[in-house]
Amino acid sequence: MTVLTVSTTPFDDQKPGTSGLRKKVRVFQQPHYLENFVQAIFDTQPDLKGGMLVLGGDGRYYNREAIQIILRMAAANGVESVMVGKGGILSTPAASHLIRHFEAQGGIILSASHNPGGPDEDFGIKFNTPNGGPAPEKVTEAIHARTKTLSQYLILNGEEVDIDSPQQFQLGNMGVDVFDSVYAYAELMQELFDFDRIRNFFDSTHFRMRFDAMHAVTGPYARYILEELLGAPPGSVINAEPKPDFGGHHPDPNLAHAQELVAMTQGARGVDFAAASDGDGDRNMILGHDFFVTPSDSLAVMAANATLIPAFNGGISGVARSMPTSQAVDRVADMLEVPCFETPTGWKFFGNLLDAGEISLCGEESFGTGSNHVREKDGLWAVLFWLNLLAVKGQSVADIVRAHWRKYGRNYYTRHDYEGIDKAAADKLMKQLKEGLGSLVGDEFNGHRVSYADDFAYTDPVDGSVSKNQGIRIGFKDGSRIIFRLSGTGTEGATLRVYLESLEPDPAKHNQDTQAVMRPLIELAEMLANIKGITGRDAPTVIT
Ligand code: VG1
Ligand code: CO
Repeated sequence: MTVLTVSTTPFDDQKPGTSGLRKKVRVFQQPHYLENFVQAIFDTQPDLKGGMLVLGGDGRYYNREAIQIILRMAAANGVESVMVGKGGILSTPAASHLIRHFEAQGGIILSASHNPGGPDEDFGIKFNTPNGGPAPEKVTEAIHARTKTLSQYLILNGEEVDIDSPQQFQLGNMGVDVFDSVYAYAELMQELFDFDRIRNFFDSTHFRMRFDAMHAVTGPYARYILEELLGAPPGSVINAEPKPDFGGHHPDPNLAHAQELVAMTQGARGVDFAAASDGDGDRNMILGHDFFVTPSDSLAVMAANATLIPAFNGGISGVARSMPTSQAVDRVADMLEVPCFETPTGWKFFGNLLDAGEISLCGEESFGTGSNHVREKDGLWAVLFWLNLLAVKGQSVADIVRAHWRKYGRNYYTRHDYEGIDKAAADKLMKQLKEGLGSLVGDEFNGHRVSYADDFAYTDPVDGSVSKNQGIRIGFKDGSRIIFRLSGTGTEGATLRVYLESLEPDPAKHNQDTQAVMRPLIELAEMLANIKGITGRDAPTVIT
């Protein structure tokens, strides 16, 4: 086999967003497009030469082709060995675990997460560093800079290799280990949670649950862990076969895209517990019987109850949440007297805090929760955390969350997304908002007085790096907030996200409809940003 040096020219659109480079499949299928980006990774990460790479993806359309290309490029670039998931499948948290476990020099994860898959849909690629986490901004900036200057890439001339049977073989001078990551991941989960207790709980209470893998990557992991190891009845895991187009759906675990699952929790015959994960297995949605747990509340409940879980029985060092995530966890941290960090959106900002031991738990409003066990958010981990908690407490999901609200107050929370709006209009809206921020402080809008209004910037407390323009925050004296930001994961036009929260300390007012309670704040947000005037939209496309 020979190494080919292929001449290429740069693409001007290879800047990674919130979580890697995401584009339409057809963009990635252009000659040299994927290759250029992968070469930029090898050129900027010299430790991969002579080192180990972890490689896999969420199984979406183009995953297998991309893996064949990356394997031959890794061999040509002097990588010593690659661990590749069987069938090209690795969930994002499993990949993070493997990088750490085998002390690899990095990982390449192929995923566009919760975005739909298929020939006309989305694909993505992301580099993870040796700590197992998404590359921090300085690394993604270096990769992006390299994509603008490279003129050639290296690739081995050769046939396709078999990635479907667990085995080891040589590709040129590189060792390839095709393996099933389900077992390594399940072993880690057994170290963190009390599996015996959960199994007994399932058995003694005839517990009824559903886990919706949404035809995405978690199916095989969930079947093994929930049905085989924990003894949940067969059929508890639904949509368990990973499919390249996710069965034609959005593999996005929220009330809008997992309606089939939500229906299974409702009414007299509704199950006790239901959960779902996304395309690459890092997100989670938690539901009880007739009850939805917001991701922000889930993080707060986890922090408040962490010592009931074996992994945290010695306590937690601190917590972190992304800026738009509700402040529910802040009050738990106050009560526990541990620090609470507010980071920009995107898991990469938690990495340093986790590595430094500053935090044990972290989360985002976008259905992401995780801990120091890996450096990615972890959908099944969150499900097991809740199951372990239910087994210890012997209460329903709703009872646990309502008791939490009584003690800490309830943060009503909603996010309104305006998808596929014109990019220029979105930029104009953000620009006008920024220009008006200075004059807002002190103003009062139907009873809400503005106490701060800013463009969020973050200084990493560990390495001092600064990240600016991370979204607009408008905070009110009564603790409510309105946040505006533009999505960094979309592949078409722009998506405006409006995040709203308001604190209700009075338990007598904890059982109201979220959208009704938030109506005045929603209207205020629409007015302040002139959403209709600038985008022409009079309603959001997705409400979570
Ligand atoms: C979204 C979420 C963000 C999350 C990111 C990646 O980003 O808001 O919280 O970290 O997706 O999640 P954005 O820029 O579109 O708002 V995943 O599960 O798509 O890797
Ligand atoms: Co994801």
